[in-house]
Amino acid sequence: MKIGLLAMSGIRACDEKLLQLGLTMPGFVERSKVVASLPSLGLLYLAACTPAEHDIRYLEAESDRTEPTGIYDCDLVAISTFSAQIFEAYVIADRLRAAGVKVAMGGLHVSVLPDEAAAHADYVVTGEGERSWPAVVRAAQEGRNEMVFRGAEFPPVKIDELPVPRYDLLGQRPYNRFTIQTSRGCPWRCDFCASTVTLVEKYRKRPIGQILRDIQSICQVRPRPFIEFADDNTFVDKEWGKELCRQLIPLHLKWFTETDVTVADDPELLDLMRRAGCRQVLVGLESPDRSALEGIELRGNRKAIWSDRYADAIRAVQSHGITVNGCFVLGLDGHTREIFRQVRDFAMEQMLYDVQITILTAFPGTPLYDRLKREGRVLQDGRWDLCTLFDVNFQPVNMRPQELRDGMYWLGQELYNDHATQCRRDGFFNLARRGRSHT
Ligand code: B12
Repeated sequence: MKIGLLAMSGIRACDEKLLQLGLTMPGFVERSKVVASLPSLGLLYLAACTPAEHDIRYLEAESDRTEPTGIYDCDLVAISTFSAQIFEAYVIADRLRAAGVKVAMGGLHVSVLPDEAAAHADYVVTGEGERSWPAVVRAAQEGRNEMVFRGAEFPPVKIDELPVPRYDLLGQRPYNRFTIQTSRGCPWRCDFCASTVTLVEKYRKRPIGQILRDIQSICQVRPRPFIEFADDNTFVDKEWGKELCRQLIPLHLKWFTETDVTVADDPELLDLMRRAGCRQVLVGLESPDRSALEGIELRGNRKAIWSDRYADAIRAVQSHGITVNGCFVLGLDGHTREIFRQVRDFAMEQMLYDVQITILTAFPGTPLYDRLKREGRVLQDGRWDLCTLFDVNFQPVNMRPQELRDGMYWLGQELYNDHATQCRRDGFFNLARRGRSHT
């Protein structure tokens, strides 16, 4: 069979005013450009699990919502889904099926809502796809239809048996970063998190040798690549993290990752990360002070507990020459209209090299969604296209939805104008220089 793997690219936001403003905010545009061109690692894993007899190609649906025409030559197309673009994905799936192409859908969104997706696909797959995908391919080959493949019904995906993602399928498309996972899941459970934790209960680390193997394979496609670890939380295990870094040092890479703030507790780890090529860590700080963070992390209230050391942690990381991209969620239950100014002041005072501000978003399948639904606070239920992290679709406790939007616009302008960006970055460079002169 000819099999197409269809990734949805680009970033999404529905809020018109924010989109217009975004164009004038350098910091905003910068990050969007970087992230908009990441390939779909999930589909590259599926490609690696596809029996060799099939002819396989990797394609991207463009941000203008069109699918490449080449996809219509395929017998089977696998579409990977996030909530924000699910309606676009359904439209494409409907068109493909009308043209006689069989469609399989998987990924974060349909894993939570398989019955919704079943109206648009021949095969719907929940959970990690490495085990179930070969069964889907077989079903398509045999002409069996309309089936939901539940990940839980297949043997668990063994983290130490993952194949090398098929980076070689990416061709000449100008990706500026390549993703790789060093782990799956996260041991913590923040109520709003809609990452891999929604697919896998258990946090699992990969054998370091296999991570290096996959990096070598990226290097064959792109010498000296910039790597983004597509993990939920990379440095949970500090000793494993140190060993990973030691083995990365000889590769002379540059990389970015997502981690929690405890990475700052271990100077030896920070030193190794820097030497291994870590350029930036993205840390979910969520809110500058403790009050709004109470109860967010459901297993041990960690976000609230950690918040007391945010300032020291940011300084520790940045003085090692690693930039911090501090992420804040606006609209938490404890937030009042003061939050916008508080985030601005905190980001400027702590000299965060990059800042990411997002709106609290109730993704389906999260504890947050269930709670807001129970409390009657979801504004337009089922509007998954608003799950962009930039659109307001819930009733905040201490402000009106429009006040939250206005605050987001204001804060964006305060943080992302040239002057503010330069001040924060100068602060970082001074700190990093001083840090180096002490070592
Ligand atoms: C890389 C990335 C991107 C890339 C994606 C590139 C691409 N084309 O896939 C880019 C930069 C384009 C992107 C965009 C967006 N992203 Co993003 N992104 C990530 C990130 C960092 C890593 C995802 C990843 O690679 N995971 C690893 C792979 C292996 O897992 P996977 O994709 O889930 O695939 C597995 C299974 O799901 C399954 N599977 C997946 N697809 C299929 C298909 C079939 C047929 C089968 C059988 C199985 C299957 O098998 C795979 C292997 O086990 C995560 C955060 C994180 N740390 O995880 C956020 C994340 C996925 N993004 C998120 C969001 C919100 C967005 C945006 C809406 C942001 C925006 N405002 O624009 C857009 C979405 C727009 C769009 N185009 O879809 C949310 C999604 C939440 C949700 N449930 O929908 C996440 C979780 C981050 C967060 N803060 O919550 N993102």
